[in-house]
Amino acid sequence: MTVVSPTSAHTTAHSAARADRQELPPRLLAARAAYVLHGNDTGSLVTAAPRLYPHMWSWDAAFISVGLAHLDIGRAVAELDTLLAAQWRGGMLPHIVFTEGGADDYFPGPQRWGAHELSPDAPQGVRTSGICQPPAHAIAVGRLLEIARRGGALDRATAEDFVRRSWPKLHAWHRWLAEHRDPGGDGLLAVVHGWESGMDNSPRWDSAYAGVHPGADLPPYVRRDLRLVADAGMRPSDEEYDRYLWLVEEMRRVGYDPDRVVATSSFLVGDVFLTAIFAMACDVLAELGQEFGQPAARIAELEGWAARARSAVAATVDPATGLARDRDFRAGTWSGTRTMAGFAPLLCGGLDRTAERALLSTLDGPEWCGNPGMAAGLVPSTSPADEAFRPRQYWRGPQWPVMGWLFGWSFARRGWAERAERHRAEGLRLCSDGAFAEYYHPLTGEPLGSLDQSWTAAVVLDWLC
Ligand code: 2M8
Repeated sequence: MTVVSPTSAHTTAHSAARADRQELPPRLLAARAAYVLHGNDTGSLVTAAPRLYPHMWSWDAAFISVGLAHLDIGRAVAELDTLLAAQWRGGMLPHIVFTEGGADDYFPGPQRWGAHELSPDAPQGVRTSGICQPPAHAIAVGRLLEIARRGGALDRATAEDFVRRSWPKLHAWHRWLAEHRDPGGDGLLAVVHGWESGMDNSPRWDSAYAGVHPGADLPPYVRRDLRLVADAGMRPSDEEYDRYLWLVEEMRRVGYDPDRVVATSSFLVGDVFLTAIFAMACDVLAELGQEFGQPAARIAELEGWAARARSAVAATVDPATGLARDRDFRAGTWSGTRTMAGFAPLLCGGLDRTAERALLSTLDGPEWCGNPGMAAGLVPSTSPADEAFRPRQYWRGPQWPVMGWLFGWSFARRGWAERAERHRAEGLRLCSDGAFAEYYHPLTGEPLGSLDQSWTAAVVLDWLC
């Protein structure tokens, strides 16, 4: 277990901003990360965080399973099995799997979603929300297998058996996205709620949310999240929550039928970042399919979806800035803010060399990772140079260690070892305080949002081990 010390000129500049922070040595940091994952483990699932998020979230579970794999392969597999057991009949993996008995500790809970009562597709025996999240799962399965293969025969057998069992379910999940979430027909996958992107209040969605008008018949509700963070200003506003809940109301009214949801939702946005994740996850699943003797026709489908998604991501690039953009299908407009989603093509590939080089130098430049005022050189959720930048507010500016992991993993896969290593080192530096915060102030390194957040602990373990 080694932690790479910062060496480049710009990481040295970054560290100056954080001289006052405690830094745990790697062994202690790893032990504390393991302790967080154990502490958040209910037995069948690891909650996303102890108080703010006391249930399983879909893409959190993917990253969490990577961390668990370093502790216990069987437990990591069980985590993904829990999620897959909640798969909807059509193939959708739901964004929340609720813990038993925990109906009132998160809002909106299972009653407000009403998925079980309203949709014949909802799974039996478990309560879930009615939307999805980015498909990072196959990426996690691939990483889990790599980790297991470093261990003994039992670990390998457990992981390989899991790949065989889960492959058809993951294929069905990808098919659901390809069939129901490609309203433009060109491979750019759409979300019907900002929660589906996982970047709930990112300025990426501001203009699309401006077109969501909560009706007077929006049932009343009481938020729980504001009581659970130190500063309510770190969370989305009440106006934003009204819109979030109104979209749920719209989906309830069409019984969560996937095509009716796409046809009627007042929010329908082609999500370039989710599409890039989909492209990478299809690649990984196709490779696993080859290795594990899955049907050739299904592997070919995955390869086709990956290729379409990759070229759809490349086609969103703004010629003026070189950044990728989201597409508001309702308004027929492109997003204009500078968020981390702009770098989606660097994750999945698809640009020509000149455009890719230009985007890499934007990433390294002063408006992004090379900003000398930043505490660590990880991609902030919104550029400090954008007028929408809010350094303490959730997806409007903070750095998210889990996104740092995703960028690093993608860069390693693309053959950019030095960049991947830099992300690992910078991510570890940000998290070395041992708070395992949900997100961090990009200028001061202050831990923000929920502490002991499971996916943060998980990616730190993967970086350390
Ligand atoms: C956040 O989202 C939930 C709603 O899904 C919330 O704010 O209540 C997001 O950061 C999302 O990406 C994440 O999966 C979830 C749990 O960590 O929290």
